[in-house]
Amino acid sequence: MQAEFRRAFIENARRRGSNLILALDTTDWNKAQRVLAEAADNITAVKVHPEHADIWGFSHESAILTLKRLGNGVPVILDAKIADIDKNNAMKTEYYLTKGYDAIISHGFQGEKAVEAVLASANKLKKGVFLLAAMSSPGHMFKKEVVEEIAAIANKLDVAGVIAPGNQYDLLSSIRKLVGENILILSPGIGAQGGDAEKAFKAGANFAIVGRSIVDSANPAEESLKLKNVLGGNMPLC
Ligand code: OMP
Repeated sequence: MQAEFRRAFIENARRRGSNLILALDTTDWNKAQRVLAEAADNITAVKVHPEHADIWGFSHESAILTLKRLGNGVPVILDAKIADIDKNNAMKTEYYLTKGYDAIISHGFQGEKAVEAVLASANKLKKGVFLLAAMSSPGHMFKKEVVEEIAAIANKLDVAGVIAPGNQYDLLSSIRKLVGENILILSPGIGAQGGDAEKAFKAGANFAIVGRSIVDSANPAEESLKLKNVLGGNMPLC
């Protein structure tokens, strides 16, 4: 099922001609609407946090529909960073994905059984799962052994993709080696967190997750177009 989601996600990226995922990180709904509408032609997906719908004054369902309308049908990824035991991971994943989100981000450090529960719920609903293999934040505790184990879980369960830091190129390229060529790598940390899109793609990223560089720019259309063009031609082949 995750392979199917992956194919559809790649197909969507090809159709939209973009490997850029917009992290719509603002609590100001007017700003969110404007940024998304202006960047819509240049992005392949939009990523939001579970709190955004409520902060913006929507139910999850209507937030998703509105984001899709403003973003020309763009897939909406929920950055839930699921990190509980299996039973509650299943509950959380099912709760969010039945609202209409297309994919969910989960931690992987809680172990295979707990991740399997996320996958089982997502697969039932034909939705995607992206597993955090390491984080972009300085001082994170994703040591080599932990990253290797999370990558092994990602491979074994064949998740749609992993999240790996676009501002730590050695770590990113080691994650690419660990997960092979098929599993997608989505990389945050580009722009505001110091990462460079081109270097991240050379290190193995397939998609860039970018927030502040676009959201806080004077011209989100121009900024997102610039990033789209930097990333262009790196479309994954699987
Ligand atoms: P900017 O730093 O503003 O471009 O935003 C990056 C986005 O990626 C934010 O929405 C973060 O929550 C998210 N993110 C990271 O920055 N680092 C990570 O390691 C993982 C994520 C994520 O899971 O998306």
